[in-house]
Amino acid sequence: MFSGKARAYTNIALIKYWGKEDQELIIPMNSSLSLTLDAFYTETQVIFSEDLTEDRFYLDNQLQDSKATVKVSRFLDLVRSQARSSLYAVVKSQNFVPTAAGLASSASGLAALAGAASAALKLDLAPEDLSRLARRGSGSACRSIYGGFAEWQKGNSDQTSRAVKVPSNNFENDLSMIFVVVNDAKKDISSRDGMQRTVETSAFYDGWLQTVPQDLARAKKAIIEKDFNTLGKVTEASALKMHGTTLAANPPFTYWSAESMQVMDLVRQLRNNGLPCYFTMDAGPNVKILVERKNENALLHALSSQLNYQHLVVAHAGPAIEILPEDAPLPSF
Ligand code: 2P0
Repeated sequence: MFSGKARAYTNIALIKYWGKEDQELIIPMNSSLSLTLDAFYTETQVIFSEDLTEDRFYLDNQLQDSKATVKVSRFLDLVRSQARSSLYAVVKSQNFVPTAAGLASSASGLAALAGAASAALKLDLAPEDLSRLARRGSGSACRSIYGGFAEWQKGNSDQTSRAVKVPSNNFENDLSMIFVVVNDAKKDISSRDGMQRTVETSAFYDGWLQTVPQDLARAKKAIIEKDFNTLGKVTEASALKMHGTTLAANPPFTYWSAESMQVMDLVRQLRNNGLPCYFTMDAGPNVKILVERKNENALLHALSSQLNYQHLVVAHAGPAIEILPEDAPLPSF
């Protein structure tokens, strides 16, 4: 029996990943940059055993159906092939998300699976190699190997496409991200399908790609210089451009709801009134707001007085993936 455990935190992209050059290997069309957060994480244990005749996957104590298990099995096949093992595994995974936030993430899930499975089979991977492995499960997972800021450098092959840590002078500790949960229902169009449709059909896709290198360079410079307003502006612009591409896809779609637009509008208003804050959005209607930690309370106060129905979650910079010792207490299964 070979067992490994890991805890990985989710991340939110400030410069977005949107589109794949290679769908099988998950090589992206553009590089991206994220902030790992402390508020959401996944703990996973993987036990490979000679006694098993198939893989089994439990998520939050529930045995998963064959569709969910096949995804996990395909990922385990990559690890088995690297380790030259043919053992089946039991995977036990627990998502830790604030109550009712509805923000479970494939980034933390696949990063934790990569960490636990590779530790179980004693692959002893360097962070960049673990990042490459996690990437094969879900693109954004490759960034969750690192704490704080991470850059997924797109590369052009399995070997060269991986995330690295971004030099930051500890700027991440000055920041907060507030999640405004407007809707926790499952999304209609997965990010995987949405980005693919956009790559294949959107008239705006080339425009998106052209501006990413410049946005990325601006973001990295702003991080090292601790220039919050420049980082906020480029973060907001990257999200708006990414979401712009979906409107020109065929068929067109959007992840925005009326509530998302109301929150984005409020962020602009608060900013105009002297509270520096900037929004970003992913493949769903929830809005995330970047703010300096010193202004976190002022922002929370403004949001809760003006948005009476939304659920707010506060996050700060989170740590790198943690490979947990064999005797670490496990989530209860
Ligand atoms: C990001 N998103 O950079 C972008 C912005 C959503 C919008 O990465 O197909 O779950 O597994 O590589 O990583 C979400 O997509 O997609 C995502 P796959 P993933 O965070």
